[in-house]
Amino acid sequence: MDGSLTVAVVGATGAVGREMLSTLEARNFPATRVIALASSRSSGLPLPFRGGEISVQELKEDSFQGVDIALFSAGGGTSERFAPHAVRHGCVVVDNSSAWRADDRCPLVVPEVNAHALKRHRGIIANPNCSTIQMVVALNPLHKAVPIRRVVVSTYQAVSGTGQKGIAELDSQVRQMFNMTDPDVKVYPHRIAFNCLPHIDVFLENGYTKEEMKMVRETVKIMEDPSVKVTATTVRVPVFYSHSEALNVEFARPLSPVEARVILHDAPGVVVLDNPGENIYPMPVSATGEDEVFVGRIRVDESQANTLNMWVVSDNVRKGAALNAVQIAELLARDNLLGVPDPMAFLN
Ligand code: 25A
Ligand code: L14
Repeated sequence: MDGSLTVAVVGATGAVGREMLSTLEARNFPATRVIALASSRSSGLPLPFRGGEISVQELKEDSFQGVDIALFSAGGGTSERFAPHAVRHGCVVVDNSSAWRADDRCPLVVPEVNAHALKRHRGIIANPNCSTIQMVVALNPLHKAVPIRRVVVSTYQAVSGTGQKGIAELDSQVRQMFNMTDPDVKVYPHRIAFNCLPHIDVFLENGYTKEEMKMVRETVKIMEDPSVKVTATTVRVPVFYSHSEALNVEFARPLSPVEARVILHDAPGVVVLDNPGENIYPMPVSATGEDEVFVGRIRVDESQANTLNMWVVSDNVRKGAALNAVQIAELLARDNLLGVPDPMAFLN
């Protein structure tokens, strides 16, 4: 890499976009130029970067001229509309929305699990759903040791998954309730302060939410093994940052908690925090601001053979979104995977 890369962040004013900028800075990403793009509402807004400021520009179809890599986090509709134009300019897109994840032309990548899939990219690489990312980082090393048959996952997801508006909603509802006023309900269908909502993204015809089906489908694509069965219940909880997940994992053969801890101890991107006697286990408040996926409460499911229970927590805005996207960009730069084979491929 010659160190003369230009990077654009699309949705730079959002919760994830701001974290993308700070992650590029903290990890010394080899970019000589970084451009912040968002909607016209934010045009001219200064964003802190490398000790100075960059001014937000309005996202347009021609914003990507001379841009090598674009990190998108501005919602699925924005990605669907603008990512093909980035590719048209020869720019490689790492997209944090759900828009391109199921597209066979687009690798769906968690670097610790399937970095090799980047080699076949055609211009758009999809960043998985935050809940899926932390789950596969923990599951994949176990699956390599003993094949996983089935996973039952229940999530406890932070409001920052919904972006800045989710953070503002919990914040203002808590304030209103402490002031004895009825909380305004704007972002979620019900109050989220002091409540739990078994409802993330939209409901589908099969009775599951789209968030639940993302966990089912994305896991198979990332782990490249359709024999791994997943069923999910995804729940929004009144937590600002970091998602938690209770996993029940059935293996093809026995795997002891001790063996699982040893495997996870050596796994990339994983930290085992599992000492119940000392009250040590992963929690959102301790995972927030960290890069790793934290695993604890590893124990035998006494109701079924070859099955373990575990608890997995990670910062959804970092590993679940911004960090994973920047790690992908780092691999693209390091392995000379920039440029696109067919600039018109995604335009129709
Ligand atoms: O699953 P999805 O759909 O793929 O969603 C993934 C993420 O995308 C966002 C949301 O993040 C979510 O986590 N998103 C999803 N659906 C969306 C929708 N319908 C959606 N965003 C907008 N509309 P988020 O809300 O944290 O960040 C959104 C970012 O996307 C930019 N954006 C939205 N529409 C755009 C667009 N950019 C280009 N073209 C479009 N058509 C959006 O920029 C933001 O960067 P913005 O200019 O609309 O920013 C709005 C104003 O919000 C305030 N603000 C944002 N973050 C912060 C903040 N203020 C203080 N601190 C912050 N951290 C600013 O006032 C800003 O001006
Ligand atoms: O598909 O509201 O990446 O928490 C993940 C977070 C969709 C929204 C995705 C949320 C998003 C979701």
